[in-house]
Amino acid sequence: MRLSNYFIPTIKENPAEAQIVSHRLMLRSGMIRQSSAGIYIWLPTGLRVMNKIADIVREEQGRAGAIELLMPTIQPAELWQQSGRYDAYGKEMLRITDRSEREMLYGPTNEEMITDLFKNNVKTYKDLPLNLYHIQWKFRDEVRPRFGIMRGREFLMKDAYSFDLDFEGAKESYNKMYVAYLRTFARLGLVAIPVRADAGAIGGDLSHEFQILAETGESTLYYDKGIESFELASLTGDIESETVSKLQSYYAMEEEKHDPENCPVPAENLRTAKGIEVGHIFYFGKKYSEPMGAKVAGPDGKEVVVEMGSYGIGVSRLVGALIEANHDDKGIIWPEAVAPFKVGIINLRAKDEACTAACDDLYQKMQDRGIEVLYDDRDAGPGAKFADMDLIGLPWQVVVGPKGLEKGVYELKNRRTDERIELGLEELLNKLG
Ligand code: 5CA
Repeated sequence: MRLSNYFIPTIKENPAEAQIVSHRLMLRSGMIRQSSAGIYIWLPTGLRVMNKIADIVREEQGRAGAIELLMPTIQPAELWQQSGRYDAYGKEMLRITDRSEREMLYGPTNEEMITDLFKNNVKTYKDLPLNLYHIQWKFRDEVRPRFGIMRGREFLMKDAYSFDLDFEGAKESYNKMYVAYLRTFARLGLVAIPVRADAGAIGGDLSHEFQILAETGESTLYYDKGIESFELASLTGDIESETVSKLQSYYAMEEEKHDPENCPVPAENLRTAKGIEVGHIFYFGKKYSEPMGAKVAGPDGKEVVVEMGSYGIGVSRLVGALIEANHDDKGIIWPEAVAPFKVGIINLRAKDEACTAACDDLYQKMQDRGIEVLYDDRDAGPGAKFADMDLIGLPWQVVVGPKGLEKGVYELKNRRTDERIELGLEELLNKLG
């Protein structure tokens, strides 16, 4: 992509409304703009990052056997009346009336709709286990939307729903998602602490929140430092079920539920940190299948009400969480897996014909090799170009100027380490391709 033909509206000054670094950097690097409180326009680079995160989420959901579909954002109120949540949900739910005076709502989550879909289309235990998911926009009229897309009113969520014949099956489905979550966050380069959560009104004792450690996190966590020895960030290979049980047995609690008097972890092993909740999984048994009548014929021909769980990942929130974990005072430092482009070319002398020809050639060759490249071909000074490129945070930068070209070399800078090396054209392409 040529920057001169693209749309990255960067901002030099810190926007007054942004309290945390990810919000500040997303605005400054031209990833988002607010439309109204808690509702954002995703600009081209912001969207590219979010799509890459969604793709990693998809791959890991698929690996765990979950199947993608797409449910609508607008739902009929009847479904929520059947489950009993229509009145209980309160003001967080955006209620809409259509032209025929039908009560509708903008979905804050999809348990009811998926249970209804299941009930109408699955009749036998032979079709179980089943796990269906989608990646769709949600709306929750949060009392205090804040921190940009971190706590938005409109946000993108991956939500999966599992259906099983009995508790044993449901637990297996739950653990599959638990592992898929560890893998997903590890691939994003994030250390996620699985924290035992209260399933609340949902009932049942199986619920975990996945928390990314960050100073700006909204929750305070207490956890057994042993959990860190699992090096969660490197959990990319096969994960044994014993590892899952071991991980689940470690103590990790949110502050509100942490009782210092009765904490099973000795003080020297107890860690405390702030966390950002990027995922939440629940086992809730028959909470929705019972009132909504989601049953299948069991092996003996008798009808069985199915056991369910639901599994959410905050896809748009992850964009912010990743920036909280990857930045310096100059801007964002994208991990390669989710960077909007892998490399940026900085043409130091757009007015110099030879320099521009070399940049154009390099740009073309990178594109031919399928390297995702952002080419700063603007007629602007080097200072502004360096600052913008650091702010946008692509993992690699190639600086092209007359001095290097005289020697036949290009300067390659690593955004994270600031290490710079000079390379010839072929070497450079091989390193990045
Ligand atoms: N039905 C369940 C699981 S599918 C559910 O909705 N769980 S949740 O409420 O915990 O949301 C799942 C994830 O969505 C959260 O872990 C969080 O990462 C993200 N999320 C929730 N609310 C917001 C919000 N207001 N802004 C951005 N992300 C949010």
